[in-house]
Amino acid sequence: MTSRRSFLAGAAAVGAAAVSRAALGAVPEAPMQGSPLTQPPLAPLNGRPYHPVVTLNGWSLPWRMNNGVKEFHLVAEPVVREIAPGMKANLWGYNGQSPGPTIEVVEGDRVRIFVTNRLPEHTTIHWHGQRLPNGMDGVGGLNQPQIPVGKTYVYEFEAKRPGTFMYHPHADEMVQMAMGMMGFWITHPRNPSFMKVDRDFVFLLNAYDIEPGSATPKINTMLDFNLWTWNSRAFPGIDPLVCRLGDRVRIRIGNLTMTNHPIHLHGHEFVVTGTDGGWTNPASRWPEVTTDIAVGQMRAIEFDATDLGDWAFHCHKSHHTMNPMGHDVPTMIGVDHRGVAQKIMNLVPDYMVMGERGMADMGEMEMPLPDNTLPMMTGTGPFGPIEMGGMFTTVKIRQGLARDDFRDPGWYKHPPGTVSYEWTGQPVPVARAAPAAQDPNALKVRKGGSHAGH
Ligand SMILES: [Cu+2]
Repeated sequence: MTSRRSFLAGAAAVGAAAVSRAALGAVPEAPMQGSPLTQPPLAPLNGRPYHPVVTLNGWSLPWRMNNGVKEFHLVAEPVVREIAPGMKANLWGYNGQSPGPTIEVVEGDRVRIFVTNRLPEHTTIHWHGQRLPNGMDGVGGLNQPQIPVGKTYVYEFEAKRPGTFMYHPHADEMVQMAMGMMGFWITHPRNPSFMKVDRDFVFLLNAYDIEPGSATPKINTMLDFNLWTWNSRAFPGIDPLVCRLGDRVRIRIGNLTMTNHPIHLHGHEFVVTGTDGGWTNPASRWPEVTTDIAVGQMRAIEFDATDLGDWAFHCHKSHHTMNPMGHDVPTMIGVDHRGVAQKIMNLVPDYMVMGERGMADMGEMEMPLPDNTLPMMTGTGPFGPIEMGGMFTTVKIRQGLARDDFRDPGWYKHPPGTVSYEWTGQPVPVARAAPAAQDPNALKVRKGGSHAGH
């Protein structure tokens, strides 16, 4: 989670990069980011005004103005990304991180992007969703030659349509996207009060297949990924989305994985106000608490932060809120291991019985893990283990925050009498049908709820 110290350090680093100027005739300098934590919004120092976005566990790329043209410099390169504390991955990305920095421009801006290739193979960048000259669309071989290793290419176009876009290579795509090469692009509306919100978060859905104990993704995996990430971070490494009570909040989510993700918000309803094709017509919107984001799509959702608390915000595919270890184990619920376990323990003294009463024990179990491996379900809340991993975080709504304060306020302190509690009155009689007595063929199930026998 982000501390005040890391926030201020990040702001200072980005600010310094934004004001230092290389000679305008040369390639602009390429700011680098060393931190995987959410950086504060990058307020525009020049050019047209806009309300900046906040990139979850990411940052926005500073630019320089050169004769009225906004110039950015992206460097495609191998990076080391911390997926969550305790696990780092060897990825490919831009300017020190995967995903790359968010690029923010304003409708009508003339934009020039220098792309330097420091990868071990050629690359390109495709600007997903943009209206631009065909030769700037970035499909290697179709629209341009590939950018060779060590070379710098220039993309230049007018940001014609306001909205939310993504960027990624269109060169050896299977490998380069599996390695984490992607980023967000926001074209803000020329009129800053159009669709204005108080907090505007952006992140990409991505996924990796990294063997427990290793650090480099298996790039041939098509479906069976084991790390489900938001901006290349897995819970508990994903920062909370901090909001002020009463704020209008927008969250823009792009999907560059190989499957769809039903993204679910607790405690509030939202509407889908934008896609990568543009803003939706207000008459076309309806309330949702989950929206499915298909492969290659972006959805912008908006809601009013009306209720204080720490609200879960996650993908609703339950395997996508888990980290590695445990996708391949058989279902053990209701299986009585007692006889078998003793026999196995005679051969394998460390044998551990897992899953007999469900898998919730995994949330608190200190299993020995290979180095550089995240526990399957992890993260501790104010009431104990949260039993989540992967695509999970919280929307934290608090009263009285400053307008640009995105720091983690800690866990919500529930007012007395507002937390689910244990019944301590009359014992509840357990009246159950006894199917075994009536049907001799009914399944025999060992009763759960007791630790006896372990
Ligand atoms: Cu998912």
